[in-house]
Amino acid sequence: MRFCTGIACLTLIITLQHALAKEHEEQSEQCLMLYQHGVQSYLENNFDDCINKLEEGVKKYNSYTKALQNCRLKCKEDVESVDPLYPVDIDNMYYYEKTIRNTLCLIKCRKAHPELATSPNLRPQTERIYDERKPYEYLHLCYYQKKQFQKAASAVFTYLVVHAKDDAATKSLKFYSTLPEVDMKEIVNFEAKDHIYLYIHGVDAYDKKDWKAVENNMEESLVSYLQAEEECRALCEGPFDQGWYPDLIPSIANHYTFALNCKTKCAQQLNNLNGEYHDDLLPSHYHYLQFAYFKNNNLKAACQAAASYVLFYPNDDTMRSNMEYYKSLPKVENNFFTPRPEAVYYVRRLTYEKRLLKFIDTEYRFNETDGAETKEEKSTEKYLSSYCKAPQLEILTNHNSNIQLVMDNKDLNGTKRFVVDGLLTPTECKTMLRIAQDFAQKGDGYKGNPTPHTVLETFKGISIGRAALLFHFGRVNYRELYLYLKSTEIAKKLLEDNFSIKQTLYFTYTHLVCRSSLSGNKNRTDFSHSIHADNCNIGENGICRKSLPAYIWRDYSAIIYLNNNFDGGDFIFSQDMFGNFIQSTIKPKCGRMIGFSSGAENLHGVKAVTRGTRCAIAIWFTFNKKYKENDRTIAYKLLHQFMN
Ligand SMILES: *[C@@H]1O[C@H](CO)[C@@H](O)[C@H](O)[C@H]1NC(C)=O
Ligand SMILES: *[C@@H]1O[C@H](CO)[C@@H](O)[C@H](O)[C@H]1NC(C)=O
Ligand SMILES: *[C@@H]1O[C@H](CO)[C@@H](O)[C@H](O)[C@H]1NC(C)=O
Ligand SMILES: CC(=O)N[C@H]1CO[C@H](CO)[C@@H](O)[C@@H]1O
Repeated sequence: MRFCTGIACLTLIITLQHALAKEHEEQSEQCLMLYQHGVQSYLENNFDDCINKLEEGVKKYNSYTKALQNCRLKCKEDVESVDPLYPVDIDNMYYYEKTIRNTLCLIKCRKAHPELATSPNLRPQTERIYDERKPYEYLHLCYYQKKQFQKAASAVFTYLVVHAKDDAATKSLKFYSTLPEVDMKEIVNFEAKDHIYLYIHGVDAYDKKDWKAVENNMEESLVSYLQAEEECRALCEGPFDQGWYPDLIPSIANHYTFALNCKTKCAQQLNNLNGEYHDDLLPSHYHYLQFAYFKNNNLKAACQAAASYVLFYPNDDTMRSNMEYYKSLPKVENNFFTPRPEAVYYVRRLTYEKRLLKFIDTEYRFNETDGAETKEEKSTEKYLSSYCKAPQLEILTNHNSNIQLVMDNKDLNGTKRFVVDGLLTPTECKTMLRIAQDFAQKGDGYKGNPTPHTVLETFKGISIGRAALLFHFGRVNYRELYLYLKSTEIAKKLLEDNFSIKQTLYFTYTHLVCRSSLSGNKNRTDFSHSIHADNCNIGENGICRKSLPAYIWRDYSAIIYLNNNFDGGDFIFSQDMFGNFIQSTIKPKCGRMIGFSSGAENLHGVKAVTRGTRCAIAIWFTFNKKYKENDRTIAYKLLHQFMN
């Protein structure tokens, strides 16, 4: 174990805790699990449970993000009012002192909030699901089934606000609107920020020429809009996987750029007025206000609002002529045309941020060193770090001559499957077993449940990311991590060769797992892992639906076995989901690998392990780079660093 002091130590400990907690998937994944369970309940026609789970998920997510935003905003504000430790700013030390004080404040704030205390940050995947209002896609169907028609209409409307072109949702809303129980006027966007309805009321008041109401609603909406934008920006100050270990300054620059890119998207979210985008939503507040104030005879406020509007649109003819008109009025003084302070601040910040992003875009144009990058990626957003790639370690995948194809499609009575032997030597299997024995954690790596597949066995695993982390802390040695990487790379090569895969195949998850029998009953009829396909959900009709929560991005699967000193645990390919029509049975042993495509054509399962512990490396692959296993890159970088 290495030692450290001060904030570096703190950071290291926090990183470690987060990484380990990620494996446990405790609190942070509750939101994800609630979503997945909710969807699963929907698929199983359990509509009460679907509603409970999805509603709870939304509630948890919203209270989590709210608490996080509050901590970040409060800490930022708090440090501004503290006197620095030394009265002169030398070497930007004021800035760094503030970040150190801010960090301390954030740690305390997290501890003080139950929602945040035990949980690391949410995964981007979880954020995407909730930010894109995915729960409502199912929630409305479940409300409908439970005859809660008004809620169903509002839920599907909430979904449509973010997915305006979704056909199914559009049709559902149309259908709900024909139901006698549904009052179209009462349909609401459950996730609307406060400013949305305030603004809508303001515009209504304008149409009704109720100038006092325009003034009140628009002023309130303006405050809410700016508050919502600050909160959205605060959420952008989350973690950023640098993927390697950059110097201090580049590391700050990378992370800041990442956050800045995210922040610039906040306005876009806020400008979505129940499905319609108003790019000028914020400035338009000042437009309405100048008119309302003028009608209400508050000329000074009218002039200030007009001056604020032209900060956003300096060449707007209408507003310019309004201002000329106001100027011609006897009571109006020149100093009335002072833009409002919040508008000045907003426009200055916007201008500076735009200039900085443009600078980054034009100045950071180095030639790519990584030839593997596709055009598509080049056009997607980049952060500074992608220009400063660490070289990758090369792992030899020339397989040794001991590897032999022992069963093909015909032997296995199916398609897109094969078995090879000799991928690992007995010594290599022992090494992998030692890692599993010493470091595997209970649970399937996705959920915290220690007996996820059957209560008669425990299930433990260690992902490549956790192995890399343990290597970083000196618990797993170089040879061991290398072997973990190498054996899985060979598995990939075998799949590519045997299935003649030409496209780039990515690892998506690598998991060394052991199943241990808790019951000596040899008559068990349950499965160690029930029959399933790797990328779809089998419904009651036997049809495998490629939809969430299945891991639909998986394209190929491989399993490398490490031992055979246990009873039961045969791998089976099956024609049906109950195992009544078994196509082939494969007995695990050290160095044996099964490769197969991840779809419904390869339903498979594991028979009960009735004695001892059965260990294997399970690997899933994808063509979709989005789901690439990033932990693997870190593992390579750590190994590389160690060797140089
Ligand atoms: C990038 O490549 C172009 C064309 O090959 C070359 O002219 C240019 O100097 C290179 N830039 C850098 C920063 O290496
Ligand atoms: C298993 O089945 C056999 C034969 O039916 C029976 O004799 C034995 O008692 C059973 N064992 C257990 C543990 O139930
Ligand atoms: C394939 O099916 C045949 C005929 O049912 C069977 O004898 C054979 O054992 C099966 N193959 C495997 C690997 O189980
Ligand atoms: C078709 C094909 O490429 N088959 C290969 C599958 O893998 C075995 C083991 O390396 C090779 O011997 C086969 O030629």
